[in-house]
Amino acid sequence: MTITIDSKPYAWPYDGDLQASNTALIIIDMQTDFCGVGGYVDKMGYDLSMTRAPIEPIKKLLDASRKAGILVIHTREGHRPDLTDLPANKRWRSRQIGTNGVGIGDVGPCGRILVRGEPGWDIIPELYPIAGEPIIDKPGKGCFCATDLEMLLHTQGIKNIILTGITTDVCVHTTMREANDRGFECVILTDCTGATDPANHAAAFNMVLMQGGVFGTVSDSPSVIKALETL
Ligand code: C5J
Repeated sequence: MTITIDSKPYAWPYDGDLQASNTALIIIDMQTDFCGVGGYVDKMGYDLSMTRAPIEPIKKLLDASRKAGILVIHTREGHRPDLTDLPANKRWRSRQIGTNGVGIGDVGPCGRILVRGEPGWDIIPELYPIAGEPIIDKPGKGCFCATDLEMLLHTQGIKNIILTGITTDVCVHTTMREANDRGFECVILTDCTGATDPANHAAAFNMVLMQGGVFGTVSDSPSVIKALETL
């Protein structure tokens, strides 16, 4: 039996091989620093409602994914407390915007920004991982760079990846591209992602639709939940 979800530009996955055992939900960087009051995105002066918008849809999808028994993976962007894994240019750029020049590694209202172990760096309580759900700690935007994500996906027999989280145009898109290049079949969800700019959010989906689905497909959480309920 083939199972697919409604998505554009084709029904996903391309081969209809959607099973609980070969499909993973990846929830990217739902950390206080990206969607909480006093976190990095808030300090930079962006509208938090954009990065908070996916919280409720992801929560529903997370519940459905746990029920369906698919692998759920969470990620966090962050650096070692001694900042030895923070490229100098990344730190420099982060201090060019935001209030008082507070950038990555500096002390903000939620502790040191994007530093591992700090309150702002951790995943928000609403979406906190439960026992058995792997957390990938990454120093970069893409979830594959300098992590064991690829190894984990291969050892768990994963072919299909459902991408959610923030931000649509940065960490989620980078990860979708990395996964696509590694041969994974990807879908990104419009209501379970968020950006700091609405035009970038929309453009990120448009990019996926090119060339017959150049990085995979675009869908939403109701369509995925419908399919998960049949697994
Ligand atoms: C950013 C992310 N935008 N998680 N990180 O710096 O997308």
